Amino acid sequence: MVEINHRERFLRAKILYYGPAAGGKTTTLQTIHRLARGERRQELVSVNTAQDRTILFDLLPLSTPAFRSYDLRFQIVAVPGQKFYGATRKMLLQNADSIVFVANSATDRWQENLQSMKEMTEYLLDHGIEPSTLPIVFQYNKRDLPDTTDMKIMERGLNARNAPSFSAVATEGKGVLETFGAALERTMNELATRYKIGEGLGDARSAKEWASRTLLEIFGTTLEDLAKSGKAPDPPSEPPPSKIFRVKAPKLSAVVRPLQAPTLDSSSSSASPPPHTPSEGALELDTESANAMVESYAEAASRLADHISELSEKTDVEAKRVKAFTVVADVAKKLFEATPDETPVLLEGLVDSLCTMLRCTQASLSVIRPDGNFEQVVGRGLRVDPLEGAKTPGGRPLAQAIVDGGQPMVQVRGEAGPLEDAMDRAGVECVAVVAFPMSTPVHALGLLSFYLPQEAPAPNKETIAHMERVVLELTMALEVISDAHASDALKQSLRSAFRGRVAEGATYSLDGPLGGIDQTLYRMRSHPDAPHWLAQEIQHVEGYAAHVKFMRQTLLDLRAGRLPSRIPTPIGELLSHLEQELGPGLTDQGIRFIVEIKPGVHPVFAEPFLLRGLVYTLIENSRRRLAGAGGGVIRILVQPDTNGVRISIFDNLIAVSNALSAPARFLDWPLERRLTDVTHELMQSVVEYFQGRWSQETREAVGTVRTIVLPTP
Ligand SMILES: Nc1nc2c(ncn2[C@@H]2O[C@H](COP(=O)(O)OP(=O)(O)OP(=O)(O)O)[C@@H](O)[C@H]2O)c(=O)[nH]1
Ligand SMILES: [Mg+2]
Repeated sequence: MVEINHRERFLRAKILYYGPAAGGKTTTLQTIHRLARGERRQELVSVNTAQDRTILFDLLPLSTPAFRSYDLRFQIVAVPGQKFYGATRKMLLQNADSIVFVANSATDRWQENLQSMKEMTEYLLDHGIEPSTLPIVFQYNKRDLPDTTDMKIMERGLNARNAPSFSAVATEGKGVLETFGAALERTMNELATRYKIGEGLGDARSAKEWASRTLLEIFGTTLEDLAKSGKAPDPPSEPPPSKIFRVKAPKLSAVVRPLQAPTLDSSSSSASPPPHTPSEGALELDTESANAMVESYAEAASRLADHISELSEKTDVEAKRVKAFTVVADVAKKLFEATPDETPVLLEGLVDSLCTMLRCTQASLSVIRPDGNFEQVVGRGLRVDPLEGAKTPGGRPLAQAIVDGGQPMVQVRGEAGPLEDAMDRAGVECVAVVAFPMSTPVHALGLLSFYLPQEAPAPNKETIAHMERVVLELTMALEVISDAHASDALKQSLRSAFRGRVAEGATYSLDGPLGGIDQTLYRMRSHPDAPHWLAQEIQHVEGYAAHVKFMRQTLLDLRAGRLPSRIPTPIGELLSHLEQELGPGLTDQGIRFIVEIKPGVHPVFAEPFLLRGLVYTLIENSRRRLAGAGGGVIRILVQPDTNGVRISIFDNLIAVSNALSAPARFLDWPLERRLTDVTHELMQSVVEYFQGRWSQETREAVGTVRTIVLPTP
């Protein structure tokens, strides 16, 4: 049954596709999965036989827009229809919140529909569930077959409760979303009434509005559009579903064999052998052990479905969290290079990304001016942050009080608190506010607030804690920028103050959030039920996290005046990224860009971001020269060298080479210069830091050749 947490505004529900074997349940779930768009498209997990018959279940986890600010997670599950999986069906029914009954319209299958309905009713009664209390929707499938049972007869025979019903052709996608939309609406209606969801929300959206919004967000279509066009929407143009997992377990059917006589299903492909053929080495059991086995197997199936949903949700959440850090780290890096004019644009982009993550439409970022007043730098759907005009119960300006308090403030509509007034002024849509003070242990810099509509899940404790850290990262970056943009007279003192803060920052910003993510990922990976594909997924997220950590560490090292760590860095990968990034721009300027990597090149021992900056600068220098002359060729040749890897950059224009200025030691450079000013001198210093060699010469035939030799570990 539904899992609900009112305090955290969290709800998990299961919609079960039930019906006779080969009726089209799996096909229906595949269609839903195929038609879902972008980030809403989670993985479809099917546990099938080698002949593609369902043996455990099909599972499609689905996150929808929030309902009255409740975070919703659905498990869409299809039962195995074949007779001998009755125990599994029964187990899966136990915690279903609604049913989609997929009936087979083929005339010769009519009896099977009736049997399946009868079986379902008995199983529900066995569980003590009154069948009439469970929302149900009918999908009369396979309407395309030449010989189908009349719809009226199907209605009369199956749909005694006069529930919504749809004719469908799952293979063509017809009627699938209509049925699914009706199931979503009915499920939510029932749950909202039963669990009193959204009481206290004055203008709460109805389950019908929510369901139609959900269809629009997930499939890009509405029920009206579907009715008008009479066919399924086109699948999204993005690459096909990330993954469909099929766990082949042909031997299991042999295990249950002694229990019942095989039932051949003639509508399945006639070429496929009966699923019960015992395979080599399969167990033969007496009836009693087989019975026990079937039951524990059914229970395991149902538990496995829950675990897979939960694990896939968790990976999803963790991946999103790491992404938030990556976005902030990326903006922070760009902020260092940006002029003060560019700063608001970057911040706007960042606030947009954070809004997408929180699914909110209105947000505001304000900084505190030297005179103590707030100044809005980014406003999304808000001209002024309503919090800035609001007062605390004691009459102090609320925005200032939140910043001084140093704690995020959250309020959901219907709860008493000081943010109610701000919510009203943000607009009728707003049902929750979260405001984050932007302050470090040293400075109060401003306020970042988000105004959430009903479709956004009200943030739970974990989300708030996570966002708090993300905001802290951003705050630190902003603090550093304000240092960098400060006047010369102030620079020296600011810099020394800043170094102290960074040391502080390093402890609270690195150990906390990323460490937490590591632990969670580790726990998930070592979970006994974790399927093998999940480990791969986690590895991917871990790679991401490691990347962010390393990047942050490099920044911190540079700022603290330490040399960053070096690691084995694949130069080929780095060049192919640069090629993708720079190639089109170069072509436009009449420059051909050629990268050639000889066999036997190993990763070089370097700091990837500095190395990238180095190569980028060399290419950029060549580009400027060639663009001035109307075009040319830049060629990069990478080959093994006795001392490691030799990278040569040729450009085919003969230039008067400036003698390189005297080598400067990288660390003697002022901070700002190290972070932003990449020149020849810096390149030379960086190469030295990598313990490599650097040379430049101008040759008649080739033009300028710059060569770097970098060591391999
Ligand atoms: N003509 C036609 N064939 C369909 C339709 N829906 C599904 N099929 C086909 O019917 C066969 C069985 O479909 P499945 O989706 O595997 O059926 P199922 O209900 O999951 O079957 P079990 O897992 O055994 O319970 C497949 O060959 C499908 O391609 C339909 O609307 N029309
Ligand atoms: Mg199936």
